[in-house]
This record gives sequence, C-alpha cells and structure tokens, in this order.
Amino acid sequence: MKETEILKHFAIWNEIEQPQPLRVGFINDSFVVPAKRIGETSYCLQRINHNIFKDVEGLMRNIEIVTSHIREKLLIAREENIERKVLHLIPTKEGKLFYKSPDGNYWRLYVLVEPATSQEKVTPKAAELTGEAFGRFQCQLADLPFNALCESIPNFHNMEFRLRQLDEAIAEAANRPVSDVRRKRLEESRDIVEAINSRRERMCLAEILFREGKLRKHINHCDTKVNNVLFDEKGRPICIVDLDTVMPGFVFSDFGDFMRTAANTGAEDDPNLDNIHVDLEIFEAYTRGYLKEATFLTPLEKELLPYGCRLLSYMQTVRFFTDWLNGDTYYKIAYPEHNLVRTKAQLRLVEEQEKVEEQMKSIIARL
Ligand code: GN1
Ligand code: MG
Repeated sequence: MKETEILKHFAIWNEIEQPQPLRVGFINDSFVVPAKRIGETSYCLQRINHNIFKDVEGLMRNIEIVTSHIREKLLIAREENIERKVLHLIPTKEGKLFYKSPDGNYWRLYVLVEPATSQEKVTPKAAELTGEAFGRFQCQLADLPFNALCESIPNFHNMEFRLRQLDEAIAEAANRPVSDVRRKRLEESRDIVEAINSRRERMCLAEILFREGKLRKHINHCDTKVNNVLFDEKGRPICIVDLDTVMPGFVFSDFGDFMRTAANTGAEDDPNLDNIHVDLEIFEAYTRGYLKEATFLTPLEKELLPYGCRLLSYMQTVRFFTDWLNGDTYYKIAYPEHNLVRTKAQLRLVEEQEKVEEQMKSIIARL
C-alpha cells in the first residue's frame, strides 16, 4: 500500500507533501512527511518490522507509556519546546497508536523533531551533554516500576539467551552439507567461535546477579547508539529517539551501548581493525555527564559500568555473528560480508575494552 494512502488514516490536520524515504536504522522503514507550509508540523512515518517486533501492540503501548511519562515530567518542570524534547505519537483517526494496513503491515506516525541531526561520532563536549541526557532519561523513568512495560522483544539484552541463539545457529550450520554456505561460514570462523567461548561465563554475570537478587532492573532504552540521539544546530542533544526497545533491563547496558558506538575510534562495521580503539576522552566526558544525572545508581551498578561497555560490545559480536551463520536474516546488510565484518569489528572492540578496563575504573572513581 502506498505511504500516501496510509497517511490518510492518521489524525493529521495540516496539508502535507509526498513522503520521502529516510535511510536510517537496520530494522524499520522510515519516511519523512514534510508539511506543505513552512512552520507547520512535519511528520515521520514508520513501517514497523513485525518480523522482529512480534508484539506491535505491546511495543506501541510501551512507547506511549514512556513518552507520556517523560512529557509530564517536562511539563511539571516548565520546560520549553517540549515537542522537540520527547517524541510525540500521532494517533489514527480511530484513536489507535498504530494503523494496520490490509496487506498486514503496521504503521505509526511521529511528529518530526526539527531542525535536528544525528551523528555517528561526537565531540567530548557533545558526549558529556549526551551523558546528561541519558542519565536524565533513566532518571525520569526511574519511578516507573520496571514491569510497567513489556519486553517488546523477549530476552532482548539477555546474554544467556543470545548465546543460546548462537549455539543453535552453530549446530544448524554444522549439520549442513559441506558445500552449504552456512556450513562454510562456520568452518571459516572457528577463531571467532573460540574468542566468544572463552568469554562466555564472565559475560553472563548480570543474569546471575539478577537471579541471586543482587541486581535490579530499570526501564531501559536498550538501543542507546549514538545515532539514536538527535542534536540541535549547536551540537546539543535534544531528543532521544528509536524507542522500539524501551523495556526492562540493567542500567549499565544502556551506558555500555552508547560507549560501544561513541567511544570507539573506528566504526561499528570498520573493515580496518587497526582503527578500533577505546576513545577514553569520550568515555570520560560521557561518564561525567551521566553520573551527574544518574543519581539513582547503587554502588554495584556504578561498579558494573565498565563491564556494561564490554557486555554490549560482546553481545553485539554474538548477535552479528549469529546472523552471519544464519545467512543474514535479521540485520539489513549493505554487502554480502557485512555481518562478518561487523562481527570482527565488535570483537576487536571487546578486546580493546578489556585492555583499558583498569583505566575506565579509575576514571569512574575519580569522577
Ligand atoms: C539495531 O535498527 P537500529 O540500527 O536502531 C538493533 C540493535 C542493535 C543495532 C546494532 C531491534 O538497531 O539492538 O544494537 O541494530 N535493534 C534491534 O547497530 O534489534
Ligand atoms: Mg536506530
């Protein structure tokens, strides 16, 4: 169904232009819908990937709970420009949070936050402000009981679960004929399997501590990549986007996911592994901003922040590698080897983070 047809189902009252595809993210499809007249509201239309998000209803309810909770906090604090500081869902004409088209697709509409840009790299100053923004985001949600939201993807950041998925992918690939592409992919990456296996137990620490009742869950964003923050023209963070995965989780994993993407001198999918190091200046700046706002952290949660960095890079290694072995069914890829290149780049980041663990700890202690 054409996007223009889809838009007719939403409660938009101003005149709009043709939707334009927006090439961001690996999961959903997004379109910018500009207003016809300058100064009026423009929109962002998204087709939700329901192969990945099976419970669209629950996911949209999560987003509605989180955005209205934050909006209320901003109103109480008498903030200005609230429309730019928290995402605003436009309901359908029937008052629903999404529209299901006859062809079985799910659509939602947000007010477009503008002018704003997203970045793949940040300066230390921007990192500090972003640390504050995420610290505030978690703080604003700290009074919501963690089970107020559902897991829009069950076990999303559960390391034990991600390793089980990998084991299944390995078993499946190993059972295929020698000539099969998935079998070949496995045979050619024994060293990666090795590297993952040697870290398994350590990396499942959070689940163990949770079962022992030593660690709690919060409402987390669960995809705090640097490109999920919108910045204004002066390079200040204004709004946190991509809320599909807001759900219960461990606070340090949100910290770690930002560091995985922003405190890396290379790219997430850098083909040149020599580019990949931990940017400790960014690490320090973000941590300074974050600790200023995240006043609710327990001593254990604070202690686990460097672990959170390694955890998220390791988890992403496992997830990219699983997708590689499965024949690239989950992430959008730009070229055939993309998931393998991503895997190697993330694994190198884990190794680099291990090298500077002590330095990270002393930065945190100093701050
Ligand atoms: C996916 O679509 P995007 O780029 O926002 C993924 C994250 C991964 C990330 C890796 C629902 O996010 O979990 O960390 O790619 N989202 C989902 O860059 O799986
Ligand atoms: Mg995203």
